[in-house]
Amino acid sequence: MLTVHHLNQSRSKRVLWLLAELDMPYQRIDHQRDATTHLAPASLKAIHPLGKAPVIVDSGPDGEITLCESSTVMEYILDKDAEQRLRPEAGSKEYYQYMEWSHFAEGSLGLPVMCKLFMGMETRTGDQPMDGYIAKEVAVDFAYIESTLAQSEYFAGEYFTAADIMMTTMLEIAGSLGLLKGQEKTQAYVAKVQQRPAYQHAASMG
Ligand SMILES: N[C@@H](CCC(=O)N[C@@H](CS)C(=O)NCC(=O)O)C(=O)O
Repeated sequence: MLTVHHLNQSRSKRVLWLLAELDMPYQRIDHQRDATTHLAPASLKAIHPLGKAPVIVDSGPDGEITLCESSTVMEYILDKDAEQRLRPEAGSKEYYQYMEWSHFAEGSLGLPVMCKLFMGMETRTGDQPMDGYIAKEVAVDFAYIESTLAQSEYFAGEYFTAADIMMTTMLEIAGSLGLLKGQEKTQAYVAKVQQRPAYQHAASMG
């Protein structure tokens, strides 16, 4: 049985959301962030050396496997779905768009968004040397996101895919930092996908 190590208010919501979309059985083990530092507890580090969520553990023909990095975890789970409902056909144009957005979420978008998050935790006062970089990268990223969402319903075309799950979580973090202001297509898109029953099921787990 697939085990999901879930950290409250974290990227592991992506995995719970995907599993709910696919109606795939799994067991969940909860880990709580430290109330003061907001960091993951030692119990997560006992499962994977990085101590970050999400982590899954599964047993297959080659024995037990423990995986982190949400994009990898998502691909692992999608490989198990015989109907391939949330991933376009390999080799198609939509497949490569799906791949691009799946990696864009933690790559081009994730880097400036997480820099802003971490700079916001900085208690020293004075110059914020990353501000210029963050503003420039965020502007480029959202120009691309807005133009994509002006042309298609979802990131990889007309159908909801796991790339939308990857992107939504990073867009939510961006939103919590005020970065969605004025990004009307993005705001409407996030509100739309948050209506999905599988999203709401995952969100209800904290
Ligand atoms: N790129 C990784 C990021 C993993 C990550 O940073 N997870 C955060 C939660 S969203 C975490 O576990 N933070 C707790 C900590 O660092 O102690 C992924 O996509 O899975």
